[in-house]
Amino acid sequence: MSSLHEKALQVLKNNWKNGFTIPCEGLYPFQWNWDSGFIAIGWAHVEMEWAKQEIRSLLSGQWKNGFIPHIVFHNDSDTYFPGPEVHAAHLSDQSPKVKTSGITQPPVMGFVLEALYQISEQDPKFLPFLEEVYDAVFLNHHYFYTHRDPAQEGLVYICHNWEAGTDNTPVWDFIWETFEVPDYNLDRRDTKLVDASHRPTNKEYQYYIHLIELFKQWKYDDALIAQKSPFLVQDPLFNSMLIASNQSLIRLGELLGRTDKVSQLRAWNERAVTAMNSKLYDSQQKGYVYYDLRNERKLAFLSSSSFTPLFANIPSAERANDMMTHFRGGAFSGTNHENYLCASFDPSSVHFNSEKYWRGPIWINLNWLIYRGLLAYGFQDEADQIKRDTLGFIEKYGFYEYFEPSKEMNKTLTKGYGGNNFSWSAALTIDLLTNKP
Ligand code: 2M8
Repeated sequence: MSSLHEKALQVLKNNWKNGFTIPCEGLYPFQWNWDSGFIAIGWAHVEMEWAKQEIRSLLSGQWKNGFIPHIVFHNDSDTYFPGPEVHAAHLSDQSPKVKTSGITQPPVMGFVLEALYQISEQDPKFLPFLEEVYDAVFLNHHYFYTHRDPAQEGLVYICHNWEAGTDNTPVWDFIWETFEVPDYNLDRRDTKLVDASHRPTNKEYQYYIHLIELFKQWKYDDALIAQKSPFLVQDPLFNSMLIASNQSLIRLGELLGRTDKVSQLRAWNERAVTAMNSKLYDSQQKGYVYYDLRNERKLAFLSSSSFTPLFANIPSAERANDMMTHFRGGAFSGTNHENYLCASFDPSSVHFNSEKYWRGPIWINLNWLIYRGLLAYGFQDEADQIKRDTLGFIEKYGFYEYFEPSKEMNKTLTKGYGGNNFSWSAALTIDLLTNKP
């Protein structure tokens, strides 16, 4: 085991709380949904039982209707705002006994299950675990396609920026413009734990909390949210994760003989891929963009999310090739390749900010998704580059939450941004180091 691998494992071990892994001590002290998916992939390489336990713990927070929350509050902590009392998920008649939030996150669990099975080298001893959790993950997809796609077009919406995972992308600025928020009393802890200038502003947090307050008024009723939420967006990353997970659940379902579920998944998936390509691809931007369902308009901005459809086999080979211009002396690489890959927002945009949370910095999970997508399409050079850039950051600075894209600025930096000893940065490093190529 290389020393980087050992260090990564140590980060995961320190963040393991006997049954689940927190993303980062202090900053994120509970179990987060898509973090747990990436973390399980890391655990699978070293301790498969813990990977399984990570998933079981997350699923213990699943609601009766199949919804999986973005946070499961197994434990108490006073280092995070907003905690369980703000989310108040008990207001919904669908919520479980354990405390959870009432919003979700990108649905990675389907493809994570398949990744675990591959890491086990298709070990038949893994199948009982798949049997155990398959229906719960299927039910989650059923929830999305029956509750989050009002026009039945194949694309699901998110109703909160925290559902996107890319919480503070400049794209949301254009949603915030469309409504007013009261002045809530914020009890933020994040800005005391890490450089506050890298975190969202208080004004932005007012919007985040306002949406939660609205959902609570509506008792987290999906029909009311679809009817009234001022934030209703079809997001390219979220839908790509759901589609990649559909495809994994189809393959795993075939293995388990779940014929009816496989047919249903195929039907959802076919419609979803068609809708992604016809509605969210922007041929001028050469990438997948956002659709503001509430205000019926395209938000044609490029972010790292714009490239994640590669991970889900969505674009044609020709379209995928067009998307590569951004990495070949285009906006994301920089004309003279002055940026590392892959900034979380278009570096040529006036809204880009290289240091601020999801408004420009590089994130390891997005890089991992794009890396896998590039490999799948045979873009070996770009895949090698993004892998090199990713591991380069980790080797130089350690397991930070996000990193500076500008090569020039990196000449004088001594650390990454946001939290340190961050779990998915460690988990996906293990995967990148272990998996060939
Ligand atoms: C960040 O989001 C949380 C809210 O979910 C926060 O800022 O408080 C995001 O980067 C999100 O994608 C991530 O899952 C979470 C925990 O790592 O932190």
